[in-house]
Amino acid sequence: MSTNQRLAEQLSEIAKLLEVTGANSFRANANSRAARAIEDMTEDIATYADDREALLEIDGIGAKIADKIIEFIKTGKIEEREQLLREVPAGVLEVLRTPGVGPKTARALWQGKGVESIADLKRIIDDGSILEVPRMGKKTVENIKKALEFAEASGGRTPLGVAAPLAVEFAERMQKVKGVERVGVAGSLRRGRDTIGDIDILVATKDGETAGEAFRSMPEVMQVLAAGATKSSVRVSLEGPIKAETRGKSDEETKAPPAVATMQVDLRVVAPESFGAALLYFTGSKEHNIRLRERALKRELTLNEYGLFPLDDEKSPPQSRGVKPVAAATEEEIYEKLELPWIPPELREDRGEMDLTPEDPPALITLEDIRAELHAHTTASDGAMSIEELARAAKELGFHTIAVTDHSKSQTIANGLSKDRLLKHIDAIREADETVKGIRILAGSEVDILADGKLDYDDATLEKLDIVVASPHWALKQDPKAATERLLRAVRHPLVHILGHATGRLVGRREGLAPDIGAIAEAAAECGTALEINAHWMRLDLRDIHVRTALEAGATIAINCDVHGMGDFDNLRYGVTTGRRGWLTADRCVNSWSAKKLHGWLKSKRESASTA
Ligand code: DGT
Ligand code: CA
Ligand code: CA
Ligand code: ZN
Repeated sequence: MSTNQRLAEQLSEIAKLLEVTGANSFRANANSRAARAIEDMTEDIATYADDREALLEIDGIGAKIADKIIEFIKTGKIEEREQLLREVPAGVLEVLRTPGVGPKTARALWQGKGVESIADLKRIIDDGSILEVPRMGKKTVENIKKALEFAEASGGRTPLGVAAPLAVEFAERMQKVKGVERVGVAGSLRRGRDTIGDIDILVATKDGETAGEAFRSMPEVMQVLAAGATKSSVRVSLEGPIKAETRGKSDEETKAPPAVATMQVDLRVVAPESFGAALLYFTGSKEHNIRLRERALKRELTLNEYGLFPLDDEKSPPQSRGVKPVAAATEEEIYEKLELPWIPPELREDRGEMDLTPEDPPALITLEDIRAELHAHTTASDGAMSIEELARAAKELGFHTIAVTDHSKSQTIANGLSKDRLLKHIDAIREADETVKGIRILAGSEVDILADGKLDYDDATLEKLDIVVASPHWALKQDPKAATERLLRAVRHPLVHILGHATGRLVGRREGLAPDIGAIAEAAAECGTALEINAHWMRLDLRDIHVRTALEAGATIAINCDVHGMGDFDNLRYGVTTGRRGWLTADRCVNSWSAKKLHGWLKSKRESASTA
């Protein structure tokens, strides 16, 4: 996480905490406004350490906030936040994270009903006394209940976008520990799953003691679950460094359940010469590993986390008898001996990757292949950047095209554009396209797919746009049949180019629609409509298996960041990973096409629409 992101998070946390404590809403708003401004800044906030005057010039930053920013840059924390965290029980924050519970409700639950944990919340839902809370209706209670059930069913897994930055941070710090030769992130995180059970980190060193000690002393560590010579497990705070006096205490010493969002991180220490074998083993998946071992046996070999060894009749593990492995140092040489190409971790799910051959290795899409962003919002609806800012940011990334696709009129909460506003917006986009050289700015819309599949603008209006992304935003509890028909109608609409976030799911928070993706993919292939992978880690929608289905049906894929602010471009990596997990190649992804091919496709849909 960048300094900007960490600071923005702390400020928006202060805003929420202030509301929960009942402070005046002007103070809360000032903090959340500043958080947004910092998140959208292109330069590193740390460069303002000694320039309070310059900070004050930034829109959204006043005197009090400027002091807090400087305090954060200098000390890494904000005393006001620390103070608020002492005041508000940690469980209240957890309640606040429940979808459907805003700061005002959390406050009413806490002050009025003594709700200081999720367990308390469940109890008053069950006994019905939650309805005594002011402005709490049956419908809201039902939604909160569903959200709690869904979170429970997700089994405490952490979204990829939350776990990945932490894993990278841990890996980078381990790399600097004395004696550590190599570091790797393994497990589901390396495979790029959309949620992560625990983080698995691997280090190659001859000094396991020092590595383990360094790992267990990371500032985020709340509990040490295991501390062996070759394996350590810790529970870390997902909310940043924790206080020194509670750090690293074992379960027995604290006796308290974790009070903040946490996750487990495992460290394994291996010898440098078997790093590849260990990385392979601990990357998994378990199912992939089982297939590899079967394959080894067929070749009179045996595979474990120490290496690939010749098979013999002894019972004890070969490494314990000093048997020399035929391959162990790198994954590549192990796969090679098993007559496989090096298999990208995203494919290691036993979904057909064993049929790959060394002559024909998979050529999955990479981050560098992406040349265009086709789903972005500006200040005209709910984005934070102007058209020009957006275009310059995309150009900076080396993109040849950016599509401005603000929300359509039904999205009133997102300040969706009326027809008249859209027409003016199109003019503004055309103008910006003239002004900003070196990138093509397309006039588009993220048009709502209404519950029955109709679009939120009439055809004559849509025709004026270069690109139309059609997405469902509400009525996301429809039955699968209605959802399929709704989405089919949009996919088949001659003026639609891309179906945006098809299911509307939110990872671990909202199930979304469950349409027949096979049918939608077939229609998409037939009509030349692309299906979007929305790259935000909270969405990742389509998900991996949907992408696979879409590709098999012959459809093309779009990978879009659904940009609302500068930071959202960073999500591209998660979208690409999801595409790779669906076996996506660059030629099937519209965002990696050349400008000529991309614009040709967009136009060709318009031409067939007018002749149809
Ligand atoms: P997660 O943490 O639930 O998101 O999923 P993983 O895949 O990271 O699973 P984890 O952390 O339990 O184990 C990491 C890898 O270690 C796993 O993908 C494969 C390997 N592994 C762990 N236990 C076993 C096992 O009993 N048999 C085999 N073959 N491999 C295992
Ligand atoms: Ca794991
Ligand atoms: Ca693990
Ligand atoms: Zn959307």
